[in-house]
Amino acid sequence: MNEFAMMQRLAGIGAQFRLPGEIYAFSVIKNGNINATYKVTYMNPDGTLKAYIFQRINTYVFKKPVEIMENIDRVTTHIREKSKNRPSLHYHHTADGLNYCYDSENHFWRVMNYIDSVTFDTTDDLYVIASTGEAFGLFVMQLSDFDGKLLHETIPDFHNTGKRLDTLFMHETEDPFGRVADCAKELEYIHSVSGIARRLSDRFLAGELPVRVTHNDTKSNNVLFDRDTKRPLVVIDLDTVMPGMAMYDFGDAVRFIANTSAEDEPDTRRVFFDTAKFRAFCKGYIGQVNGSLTEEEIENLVLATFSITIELASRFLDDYITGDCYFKVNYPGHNLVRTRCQLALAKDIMRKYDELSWIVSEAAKIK
Ligand code: GN1
Ligand code: MG
Repeated sequence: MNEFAMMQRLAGIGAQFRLPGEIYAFSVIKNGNINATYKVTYMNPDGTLKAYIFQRINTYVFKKPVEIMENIDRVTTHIREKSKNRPSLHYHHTADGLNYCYDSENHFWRVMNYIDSVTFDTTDDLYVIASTGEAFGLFVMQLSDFDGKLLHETIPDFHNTGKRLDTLFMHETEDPFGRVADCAKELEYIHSVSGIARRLSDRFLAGELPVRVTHNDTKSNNVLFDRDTKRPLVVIDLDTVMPGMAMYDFGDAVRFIANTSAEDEPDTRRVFFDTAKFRAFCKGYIGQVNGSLTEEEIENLVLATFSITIELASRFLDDYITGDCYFKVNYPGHNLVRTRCQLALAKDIMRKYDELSWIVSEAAKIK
């Protein structure tokens, strides 16, 4: 779609949300793999500028977007009441009182306030990393008295590692695009660790581990930071807030932030799990949640980190084998590159397992 047509589409959506003024500029925010996100700046009738975030929900991934918006409404209301002095997410409503709308092509849109901030994909700043840990730890704490039964399961079995692996192995057998031959080594490794990788989620499903309200997508770029103070402002991307394992939120966060390279680094010789970054995140996260996670949860944080890394590698590989329908890809083979990067990371986590476990136990001693 050309820029003018896009602008008109955005203007149509803004009109449904009754935003005052006219669009002055817009840009694409690129760091999500699923939804399409735009920063849209309006010029108010009095000449001042005001920015909003417009998001088109990927309804291939999120089959029931209205349920997502109900979840988000409940969760943001709960969090807002607990942190009155911090910026929070506000969704705009249409004349019918809905926090979403459809465009002329039946795409699903929502509009929220833009919070002036910075985000970090990769960073070497240990202070920022510890603060990210704090932000996600605080998030779990803020939702600790929220009744998970009020939430729709927006993506069933989202972090059911066992099911993710079974699906991958089923598609390996079917090989619908003739791509399995490209990834024999990767599949072999995943098979070899599948028993370990699925252990926690199998136990969780058996009711042996605590159910908590979790974020489920704890990448560091889902925390907005104050530009000047580098303090965390707010956790965003609440699409996958559901009952789940706190350990997996921790694991997913360090999987992303302690990687020495990007999540899709093609040169796997550059992919390592940075123990100093891990330590910094642990301090921030455990500092917030300590006392509310069980000893067993704390003891399994490293296993959770390994498990979610294998899970994500399996999801990327499954998407590669089945024709790249789920994650946005920037070039052919992108999902295979992502897989290899995540597997290199998982292997390094396994190599450093004892050291990482020691770091966790040290961090858990400090209250
Ligand atoms: C997807 O679109 P984004 O970046 O928020 C995915 C996560 C993955 C992540 C990997 C709903 O999140 O589970 O960990 O990509 N979200 C969904 O970058 O599948
Ligand atoms: Mg997300």
